Amino acid sequence: MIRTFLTHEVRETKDLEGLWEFYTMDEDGEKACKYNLMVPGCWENHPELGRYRGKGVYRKKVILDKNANIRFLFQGVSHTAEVFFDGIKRKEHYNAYTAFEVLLPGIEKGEHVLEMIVDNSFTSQSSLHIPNDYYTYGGIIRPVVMEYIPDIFISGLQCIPHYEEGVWKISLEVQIENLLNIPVSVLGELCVAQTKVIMESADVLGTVKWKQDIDVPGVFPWSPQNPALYTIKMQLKDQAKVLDDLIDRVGFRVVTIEKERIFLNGEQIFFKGFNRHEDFPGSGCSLSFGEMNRDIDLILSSNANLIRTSHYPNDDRFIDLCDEKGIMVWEESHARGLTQEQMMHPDFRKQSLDGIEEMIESHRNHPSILIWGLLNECASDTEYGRICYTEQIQKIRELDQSRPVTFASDRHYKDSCFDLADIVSMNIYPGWYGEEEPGAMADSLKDWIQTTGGKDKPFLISEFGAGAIYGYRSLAREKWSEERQKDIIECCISQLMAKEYISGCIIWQFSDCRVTEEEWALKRPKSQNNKGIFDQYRRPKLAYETVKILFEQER
Ligand code: ADA
Repeated sequence: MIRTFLTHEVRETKDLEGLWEFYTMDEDGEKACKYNLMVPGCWENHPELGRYRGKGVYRKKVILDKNANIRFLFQGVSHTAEVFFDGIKRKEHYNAYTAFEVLLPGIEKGEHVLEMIVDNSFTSQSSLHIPNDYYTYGGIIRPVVMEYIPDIFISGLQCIPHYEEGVWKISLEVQIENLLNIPVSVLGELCVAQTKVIMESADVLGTVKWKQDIDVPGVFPWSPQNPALYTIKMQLKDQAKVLDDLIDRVGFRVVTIEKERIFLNGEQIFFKGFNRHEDFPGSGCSLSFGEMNRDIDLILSSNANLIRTSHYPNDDRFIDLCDEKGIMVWEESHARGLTQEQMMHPDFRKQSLDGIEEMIESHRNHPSILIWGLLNECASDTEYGRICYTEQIQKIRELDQSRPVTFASDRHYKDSCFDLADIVSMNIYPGWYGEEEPGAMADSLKDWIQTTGGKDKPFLISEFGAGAIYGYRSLAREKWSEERQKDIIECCISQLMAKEYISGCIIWQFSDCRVTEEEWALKRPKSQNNKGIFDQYRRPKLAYETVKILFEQER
């Protein structure tokens, strides 16, 4: 299951979920030990591979019942993948958290072998996956699907809603691809809500894009209170026969900014949010659908209305659930805490820009995603850092102008990139890393922001929080006790929500998560970042009830 709804009724697809052969690889690149591992899944879930860092080979036989063009869609492989089909290398991909595909035209009926070398090690070619305050797991962590692709097919569908003169509209962009060397005449038919559009018939050779603006009358807007979703069905036809189809969903909503305020469909919003890592004991970063759904329910039960996908794009199914249950999302491209020197890594530029492109290409139709984020706590106070922020923000805007862009900064009193973003976001830890008063700290940062390129822009507190070890209770309310975490969270939320100039505050973090041993384990009890309001098993800490009460307040 790659999405929570059916994405094709005409195109044949096969989910490759299940047990795959898996071999660890030794230093000479030879297969070492054999296992049968679940896909999707992390190899750390196997009792012998709990800390395995290195390369492994996944292997799956696939049987085609006819000659066909085949496309494999990999929703996420952590973190580097080399894909082989019948022994021939077809693709390389870097970055655990974005989808990629392998298209194989003209494959014969019968049995074939799909193999993938997966590497989760921190090699010199890896600029984004580095030892960090979260764990880089290994494996095919998100679903894999095999599709039978017709010679001419729909390779992309973009629908961006907007509202003009009392009518909801969609800016559509449909991408058609013809694998044959001769032009083929086709037409497109699109249905959304009560609207049906016949798109121009065209002789397609290679790749073409159809663009059209359509009116969609009679629809309800998407909002957290009423997350109305509409199915959008695109079919490709040759006279009477349907050749191919693609189904997605659209929610009608617009995000706008006016001076310091953020509006959803014209109404001012305040974000009460959680930062969340994809992590669960026994599942690693490859949570089951049920585990994702439970997280969403816990988030809703805490009265939060936003999730920040710190610090990488999330599983499509999780975002589907946010679309369905009305949770607003700040989705960010993968990067955390890189110094200027780390940003100068020779592969950083390409790896980040590819990640941004893949994130937006695959997630732009999700109505719940209201904000694009990037480069959490990187070198936004340096000259070279600014070059990277500029280029990456430009890239985001080239791909999508319908959402504001932000980045979470910890460069207090020295950030030099706020002018580049639409929203200023700062991570602060009053009461935990320092003894500041949250309100006073926010006031002082706000005053300074007014002297920078962030002047008059909306201001979010993108992280605040405190560590607590589940079950550690103390009358002395020491650091790491649940009591102390509760005190800090209470003080932060109540003071920050009272500041009119703040447009949202996002707790670090939803639940405890595993951290990389290298460089981190000794700073993090039990090798976990313990600032979760829930522990790693989703048991609520004392602070949960406090969050629930404070987030219930209007703002
Ligand atoms: C940072 C960072 C998070 C996490 C947090 C913490 O602000 O963005 O990833 O490391 O601090 O727990 O200290």
